[in-house]
Amino acid sequence: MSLQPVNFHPHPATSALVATTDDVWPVQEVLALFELPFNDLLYRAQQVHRTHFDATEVELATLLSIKTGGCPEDCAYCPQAARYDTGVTAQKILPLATVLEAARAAKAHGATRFCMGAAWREPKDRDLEHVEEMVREVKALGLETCATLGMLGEGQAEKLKDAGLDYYNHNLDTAPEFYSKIITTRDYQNRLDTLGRVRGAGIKVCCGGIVGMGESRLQRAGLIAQLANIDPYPESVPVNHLVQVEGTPLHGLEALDPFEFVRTIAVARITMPRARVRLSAGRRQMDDAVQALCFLAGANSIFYGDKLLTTGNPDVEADNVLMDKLGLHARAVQQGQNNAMVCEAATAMPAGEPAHAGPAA
Ligand code: SAM
Ligand code: DTB
Ligand code: SF4
Repeated sequence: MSLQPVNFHPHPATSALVATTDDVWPVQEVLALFELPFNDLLYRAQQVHRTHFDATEVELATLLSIKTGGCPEDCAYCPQAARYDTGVTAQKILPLATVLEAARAAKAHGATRFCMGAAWREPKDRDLEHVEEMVREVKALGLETCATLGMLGEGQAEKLKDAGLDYYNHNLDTAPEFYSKIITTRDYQNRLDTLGRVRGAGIKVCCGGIVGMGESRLQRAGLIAQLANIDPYPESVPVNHLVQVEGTPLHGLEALDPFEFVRTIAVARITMPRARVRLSAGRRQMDDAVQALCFLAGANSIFYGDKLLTTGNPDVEADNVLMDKLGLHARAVQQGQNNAMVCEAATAMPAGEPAHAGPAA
């Protein structure tokens, strides 16, 4: 199948396009959420969260870098960009057996989703064949599969779908107005095109961004508005806190106020009520109380395992203790016929219901 444009509601601050539905989240309305008193914002986020999810359930997703380092792109946050001296050495794609060993361990620890990441601008077709094999085999273990491989070209999403890929992660990263300060080697439209290919192939979209890169609150609202106005909004929304890595241009930035990170999670929850909102990178740098506030704000997924791609994540034991303390439990593996994962989005986004809750009156 060829490129399917992502239906994208216009961004009122940047676009002259006319809105097509009433469900658009204008940036100013998203900003107004950010500016609510903290307790009011969390109360609203909790109401939305409890309407659509069991508020004690957290999805555990394990990440594995299947191809590390040596990336030609210039993403200013990324330790894997070849042009920054970060101490990450470029490696070849991992053998299938190594990936399967990691996937089995992830499952044994209770993860239900396994996400394979590659430091590519875009996958070559011969690389994709290896990934297809990995997806097939990981899926056969009874795990949900996710991959993040960079931009996808014609026909590549369909191949991943045929292999059994459930989710494709491709982040917008930040607001369009701030984007060129962070990445120059590909543009926003390239990202939307890849998301369109993913949707066109029937793969669920995992799309979020990073906060704490020096953007303004308005730009954080701009990122959330962009995500919420994708029609339908992503099934899975990773909210990453920048992990500052020495050697990258963003190393040494003033740290973001933790409450602002919690607010970003809450606003994502309110504007994308049925999405899995993932408290993603940056947990190692957060204390338990901030993480607890993120769960209260509506986060219901985490990366689970001692490593993200190249940087650290809280270890599994620490996460189990934290979840116990907070009375949270891991989302159970749900399996349908023939070992197929029961489609969470099908329950989270029932047919016939509008994908958008729309801005509050
Ligand atoms: N190369 C592919 C791409 O860029 O789409 C896939 C891997 S890339 C590492 C996936 C995502 O990780 C990025 O889009 C970014 O949102 C996130 N990421 C990378 N480095 C990060 C950092 N230092 N802190 C927080 N998030 C980061
Ligand atoms: C996402 O949004 N965050 C993950 C995943 N998708 C691939 C990656 C975080 C990477 C953090 C830096 C590192 O470990 O290299
Ligand atoms: Fe490459 Fe992805 Fe890192 Fe950008 S985020 S430098 S594309 S690995």
